[in-house]
Amino acid sequence: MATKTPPPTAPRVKPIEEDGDGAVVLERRPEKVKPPQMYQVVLLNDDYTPMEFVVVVIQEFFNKDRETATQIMLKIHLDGKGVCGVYSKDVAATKVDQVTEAAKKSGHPLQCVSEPLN
Ligand code: TYC
Repeated sequence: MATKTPPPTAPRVKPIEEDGDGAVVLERRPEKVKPPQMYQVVLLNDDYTPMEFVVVVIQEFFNKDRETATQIMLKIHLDGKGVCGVYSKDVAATKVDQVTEAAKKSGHPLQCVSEPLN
């Protein structure tokens, strides 16, 4: 069963067993939960991978429509790299693996990496 954690912004109060009368004393503690580190997944340009392949990869693995995928591909082609999406660590790593595998399987040198944000 999945355990539910409170959202990071919810104030939390920890009960502490205390007091000779059997009363429960509540102590307010500073919030310590931070939002998770996020990662941007980036595609790198090369001279050999066909533009059409890159567009399809961006559509399929990063859930972009064809127009957006084409814009991202052209940005990568012109600038050398481009962000395809921002994810938690595990999801970003999975995207990198999926894209790398698809490129290998098709015989293209397309490279995909993830970079921590901030
Ligand atoms: N530069 C490649 C070409 O001219 C196209 C390309 C775009 C390759 C983006 C990789 O991540 C990439 N065929």
